[in-house]
Amino acid sequence: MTYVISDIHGRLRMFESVLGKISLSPSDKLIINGDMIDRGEDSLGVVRLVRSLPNTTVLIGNHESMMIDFHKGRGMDWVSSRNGGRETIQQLSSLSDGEIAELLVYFGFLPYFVMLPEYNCMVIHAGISPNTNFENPTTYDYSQFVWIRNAFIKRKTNRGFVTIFGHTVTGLLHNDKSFGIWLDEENEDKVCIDCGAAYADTHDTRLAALRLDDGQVFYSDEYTDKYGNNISEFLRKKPTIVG
Ligand SMILES: [Mn+2]
Repeated sequence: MTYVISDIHGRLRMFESVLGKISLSPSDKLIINGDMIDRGEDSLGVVRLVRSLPNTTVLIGNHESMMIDFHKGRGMDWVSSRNGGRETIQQLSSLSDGEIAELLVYFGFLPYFVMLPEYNCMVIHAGISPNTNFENPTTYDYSQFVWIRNAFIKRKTNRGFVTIFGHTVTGLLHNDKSFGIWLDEENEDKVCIDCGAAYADTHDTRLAALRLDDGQVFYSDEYTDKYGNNISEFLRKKPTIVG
């Protein structure tokens, strides 16, 4: 079976809790959908654990991207305001320069998205604009894949598959501001699984794992979401494409 987890953001204990609930078997696959680092208490611990797991595909998020840019001298976004890079630098202080370089190379080779035709799904950190010509990668604006918000979230994707994404916390998408996974019930074509683990110190947030085979949702705590922790019906429907 295949599980997707997004936006762990250094929350090692929540990550371990979710892994305990899904108890991966040797035939299972795991997709980590970006933003492993920043804001939480142990970014390095999360990255080490992710890299130790077999059958795991890791996608890049804007936080890994910002860390790379910072180290290449291409910008201070990572260590400015509330992005959390400053704290992550402290957490990485046990690493040698060579180990940090190796980590940056690892991040730099992470893919932006994965297509899963067997589940009629795409997994991507932030989303993909309906204007993007998916058939022509030479025209891609790659930064949107880790940064886009409403230009993707508020519109019909019109692609015929379901997009699984994170990056925007679900508390901003649910009318009741709750932090369970979010379904686009209007367009029926996307699922957000960033349940705000980064903000666990100040909000009622959690980490989620979505099992694509049967739509079962596993949370790091005892939370029950508005869909009863199962979205199998939603995943079964093939999104429509309009002219
Ligand atoms: Mn993000």
